[in-house]
Amino acid sequence: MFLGLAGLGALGIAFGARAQAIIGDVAGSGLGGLLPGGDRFRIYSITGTYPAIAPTAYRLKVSGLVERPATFTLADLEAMPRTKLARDFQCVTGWRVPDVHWEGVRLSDLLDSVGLRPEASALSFESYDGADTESLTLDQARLPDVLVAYRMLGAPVTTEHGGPVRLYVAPMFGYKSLKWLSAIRVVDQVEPGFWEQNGYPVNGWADGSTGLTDPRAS
Ligand SMILES: Nc1nc2c(c(=O)[nH]1)N[C@H]1C(S)=C(S)[C@@H](COP(=O)(O)O)O[C@H]1N2
Ligand SMILES: [Mo]
Repeated sequence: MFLGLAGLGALGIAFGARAQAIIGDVAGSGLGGLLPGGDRFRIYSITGTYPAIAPTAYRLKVSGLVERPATFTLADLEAMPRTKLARDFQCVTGWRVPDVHWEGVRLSDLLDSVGLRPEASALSFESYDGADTESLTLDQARLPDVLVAYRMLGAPVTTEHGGPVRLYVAPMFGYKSLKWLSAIRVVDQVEPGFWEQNGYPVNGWADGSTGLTDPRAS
């Protein structure tokens, strides 16, 4: 279904119609380049609502092909080694926010803490919104700039940005950074997530290798 995608440039057209309908309420949804007045986040929610999760009520369940299934509180995550990084945040629809600061636990560190079984080869992510799902291969999940993030923009991740805890996959387009992260299942093969079922590439590299246009190049 991605035949002819490379080189199209007009991302909104290249992607699946359903995905485009979902993001279609974003003004001028970036067909062909950066939006005027860029450099700011658009807030996305598939469901149209933001799940409100008190920091003390937050839980992250890690299950599947792991040695020690576990449930993490926010305090548990904050007590683990902290990784900080700053990157540009890029949505495939053409907006980009430069130099966004993030803090959280490396997904790799979290996986080490539960231990993986030999058959483990991919991860499936679930959201408190009950709608968004995501996937990564184990190799992608192990990259040093993939975080289970609890701080963003110099403050706790806000509800609208997916707080208390969201995924942040720095090398990929924004749709891989699932908000309101509720569960991680370790599985034996990639299960394409919500955006992928609606036409986005499973491997959402933001470096041009997906055949998608990097907003910086527009
Ligand atoms: N749960 C959930 N996570 C999500 C989305 C969503 O609709 N729901 N949208 C994705 C997309 S397409 C992008 S570009 C980013 C946007 O992040 P922001 O809403 O914090 O700007 O969130 C990603 N994570
Ligand atoms: Mo996006």
